[in-house]
Amino acid sequence: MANHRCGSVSEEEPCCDISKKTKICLCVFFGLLVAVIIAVPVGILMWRHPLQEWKGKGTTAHFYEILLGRCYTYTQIVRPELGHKDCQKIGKAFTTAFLSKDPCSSTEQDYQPLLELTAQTVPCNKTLFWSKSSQLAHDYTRVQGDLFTLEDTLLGYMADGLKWCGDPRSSEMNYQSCPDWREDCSNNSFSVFWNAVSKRFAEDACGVVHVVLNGSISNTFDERSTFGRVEVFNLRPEKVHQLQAWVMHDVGGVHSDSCSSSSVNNLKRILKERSIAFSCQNNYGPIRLLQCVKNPEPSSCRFYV
Ligand code: N1C
Repeated sequence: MANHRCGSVSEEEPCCDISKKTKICLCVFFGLLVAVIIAVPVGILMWRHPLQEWKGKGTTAHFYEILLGRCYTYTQIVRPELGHKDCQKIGKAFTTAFLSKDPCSSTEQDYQPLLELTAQTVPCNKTLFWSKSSQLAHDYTRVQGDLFTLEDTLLGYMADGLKWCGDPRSSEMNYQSCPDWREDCSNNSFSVFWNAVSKRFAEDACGVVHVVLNGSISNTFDERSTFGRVEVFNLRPEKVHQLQAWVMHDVGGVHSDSCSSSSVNNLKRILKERSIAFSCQNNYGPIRLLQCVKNPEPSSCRFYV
């Protein structure tokens, strides 16, 4: 029957072709219709709310390029003994830790692959911590080249001063805004990173370790700071014999706190409970000298000039 109607009668062939074409046309039409029905509202939503808005500054412009550039600078020029590190892989692990994810639900686990790729040995007695004294501590390690702050290690060097976050609805970085620690959330991709790397830095420390503290602020040892909250509690008493604190006052500035102040005594108490010896010195000479080179006028610097 079918043969007779379609196969053997040549005039009927167009009839069969039309129905085939119609079917294809209908398929394409409905396919497009479904695509439009889905794409239009999603498009409108994305256009109206491209990425979530936060209170903090967005990802640093050219974040990835800076990250890679710093990785190559560090591993090829600053510490060529780390020339074997794979910067492409490190850069990828860094962005994978936060891209396409909720920037307020970041976990230390997210950064684990990155931490593994950037493992680095800091010699015993050469770790320098700091709190509210970033500039001074880094000025000091620049001249005292065998001491390491976290920013003198590969991962700290790469991330120093940068800001970053992603968005669960996009595979892009959010350059417009990122969560603010106070106003949005504390588990943000940026703060969780510093907690994780600071923890590792302290766990790895050994021998006599040092900290530069700011004696020109009232809370010289702040239990809520990364140093007070993370690093002090992650020093390993079996490896770290002593923490030596240098409490530095701004030249010509106020002397709010010193080695005998209650906040520094609090640090002493915490370390005693953790079986780590503590020593403290106000205005440690070599760092004072650096302060005075930068600012020689005040009378407290006359001794040096
Ligand atoms: O909170 P802090 O100081 O006590 O943190 C400093 C402490 C150092 O010993 C470092 O090893 O923790 C480590 N660390 C960094 O290396 C670092 N680089 C940049 C902690 N935070 C770091 N940042 C950013 O500075 C980060 O945004 C964090 O919140 C501030 C902390 O500076 P702080 O309060 O003076």
